[in-house]
Formats: sequence, C-alpha cells, structure tokens
Amino acid sequence: MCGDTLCSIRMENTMKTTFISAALLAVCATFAQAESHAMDMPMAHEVVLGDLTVSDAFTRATLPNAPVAGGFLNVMNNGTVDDRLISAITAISKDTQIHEMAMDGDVMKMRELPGGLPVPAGQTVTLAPGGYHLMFMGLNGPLLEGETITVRLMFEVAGEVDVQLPVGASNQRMIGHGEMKMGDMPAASE
Ligand SMILES: [Cu+2]
Repeated sequence: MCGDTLCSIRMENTMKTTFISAALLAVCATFAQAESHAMDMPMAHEVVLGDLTVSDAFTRATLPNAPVAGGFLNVMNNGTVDDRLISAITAISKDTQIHEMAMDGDVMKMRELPGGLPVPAGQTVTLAPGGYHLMFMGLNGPLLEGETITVRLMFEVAGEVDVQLPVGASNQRMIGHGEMKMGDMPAASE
C-alpha cells in the first residue's frame, strides 16, 4: 500500500537494520491508513482492467420515489484492440442499460444501445450527463448523496470489473465539480 517513491527508496536503504525497517514500516502503515481513509470520501479514482482504465465515475442523488438514475464515467482504451461495453449490473436497481442521447425530430431523447457502447483502441469514451450514460432502471431505493454504489461493467474483450460510483448532488455534472445552472436538464430526465 505504500506507493510513495520516497518511502520505497528509504525502505531499500534501511534493509540492513531491522529496527529502522520496522520503524519505517510503521510510517508506511500510517500513510496507508491515511490513503484508505481518503477513499471513504467521494472522489475521483481509477480502475485498470487490461488495456482499459475506468475513471471519474459517479452517480447522482435521487428523490425518494425516483424510478431511475444515471451512471457516469470515462473509459480509456490504452490498447490496440477495439473493445465494447456490453452490459452493466448493480444491486441498486432491477436492470441497468447503456443509453445514448439522440435527437428525435427536435426533441432530445435517450434510448438504449442494444449492441453496447464501442470503446475504440486508443480512445476515451465519456459517459456524462447529456450524453452516453448508464441507466439504472427500477431503483430499489433512493440514492443518497455521499454514499457509494458498486457497478459491475462487462467489456467484450477486457472482461468484468467492479467500479465504485460516489453519489454526488442531484445536479452534479462531473466528478469533483458541482452544479449545473438552473434550467439545465433535470436529473429526472436522464
Ligand atoms: Cu437513460
């Protein structure tokens, strides 16, 4: 857990003295504790799965009887093989779909991507409010700001990975940022 470079160097240099090593291990343990404490807070983090890096995942708080919620994240494909997000599943809802926003006449509507969402080699695909998103259909209960939900993503090539989505404010637009302006798309429409 002690990923700190300075810490690693110190560890190497002090292997000759078990007493000092033990002291430094204690320091490392303290760092590790600080890190794990920080993970309790809603914050950006990354999950690596093969050539894919999933980052900046979040969802948004819902009203008590809201039937649906959206899930948002980035998927970077660092490899040379195209991949595809084929499905997602979570305990918070009865069904999870992969949606896109598209114009239907002059009305913006969302619809399911039955074939999943391509993640081309060398590219980053963004799921964000107003664009591609995960749609949690049939919520088992409200999502409360400050909580974290777990969503399992299934990719055609890379396989499966569990991603933590901190629950942000009902109008959060992206991770680490807050508010959208009044009159923007309400959360209930996504
Ligand atoms: Cu949707």
